[in-house]
Amino acid sequence: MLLTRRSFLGGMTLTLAGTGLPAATRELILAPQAIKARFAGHDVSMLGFNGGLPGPEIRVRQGQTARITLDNRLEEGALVHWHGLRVPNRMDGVNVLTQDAVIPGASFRYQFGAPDAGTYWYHSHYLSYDQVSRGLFGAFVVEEQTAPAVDHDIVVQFFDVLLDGSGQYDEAFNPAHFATEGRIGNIVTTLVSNGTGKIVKRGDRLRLRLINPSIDRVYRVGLDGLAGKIVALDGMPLVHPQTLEPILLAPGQRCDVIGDATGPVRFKDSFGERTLSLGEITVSGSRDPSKSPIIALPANQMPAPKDPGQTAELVLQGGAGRASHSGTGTWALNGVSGLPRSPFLSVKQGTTARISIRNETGFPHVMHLHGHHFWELDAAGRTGAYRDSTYLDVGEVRDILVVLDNPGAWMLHCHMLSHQADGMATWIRVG
Ligand SMILES: [Cu+2]
Repeated sequence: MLLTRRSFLGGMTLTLAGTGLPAATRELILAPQAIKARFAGHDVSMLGFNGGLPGPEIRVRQGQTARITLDNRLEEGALVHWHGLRVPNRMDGVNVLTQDAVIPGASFRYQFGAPDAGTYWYHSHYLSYDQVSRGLFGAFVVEEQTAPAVDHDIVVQFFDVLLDGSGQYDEAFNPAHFATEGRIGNIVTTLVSNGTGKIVKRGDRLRLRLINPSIDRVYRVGLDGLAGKIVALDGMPLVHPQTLEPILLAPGQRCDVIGDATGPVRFKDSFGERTLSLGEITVSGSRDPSKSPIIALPANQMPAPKDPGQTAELVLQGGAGRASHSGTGTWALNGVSGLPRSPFLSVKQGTTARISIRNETGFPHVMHLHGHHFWELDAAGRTGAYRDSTYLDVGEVRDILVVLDNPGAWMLHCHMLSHQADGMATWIRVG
């Protein structure tokens, strides 16, 4: 029989459908809008994508293209940033630096590939301390081509909200929030989404994708009822999975854990002086746990660092109780508050840069770089975790090593969004 082009292509289509391969492009609409959400027994006026808080869990397969239309149904501007994803610069969703805010009633189409598997998230990057604290965020998962075998793949987001005396979102502007540890909510909610919808049994293997979308609150998340390992930080697989100990999760950071349920999986926060129950995943029934070891996730193809062609120092300044600086805001980076006209650093595409970050303020911070991941270096200069957001305690100095290979204007800022709003932001030019 002679194959015509038409019948050949028809056969191809059937083959593809038969293998269950996903379409090359994942399309969806994200519509931010006013919603009511339930907190502490109150119906609270918040914001949400597609009517929900959190927004829809977006899942794509590694290598797929995402085509996402932002349909702004707010009465103010909107933008979406894809936190941790290596997107083209014009898709990064940062006001002024990469695009203008999308006005009410208008829309904008984001399109980008997903080269790296892992746990990411998306959120408003327009007046973000306000819009994220009102609920404009959601999980973004890039599934491995060959995912590890687990019984449940569960996203867990720890979110706090500040309610006033009448149980509504606190609209008051409190300068003290911006000059200290930030706007810390008085309600903490743990948002759990189990994709399979199946009941968790004792003995089941779980993959937990922990995300901190809170604007300023840091958690140290302890897990009871799970025997497992930490397998990824900020989306990126650890070469050697780590012992499961309480996990520091600063705003914007993520952590993947794989383990077997030995009972109800209970989350608790032990950051600072606090000890706070964060809720649990209940279990019902039991089975024999898997005997297979928990191994490293498949590595993502990332650029290899060279000897740094550029070094720089970034000093975190300001806040309550600290010496003044030359910036115009409460906080400053190298004496400048807010996005300067000229970038903090301007390099040729492909440059490896070593940046020494020094926290001279009286509060912790978490510095986030857009469009790239970077290695945390230890005191001896050895590479540690590969992250997009690094936590610096009071007085701490951390060097990071980054291959600046993604052309464009990239924001570098504190992800405590009250700090960013009051000066702790700068940018890097690559290209
Ligand atoms: Cu900060």
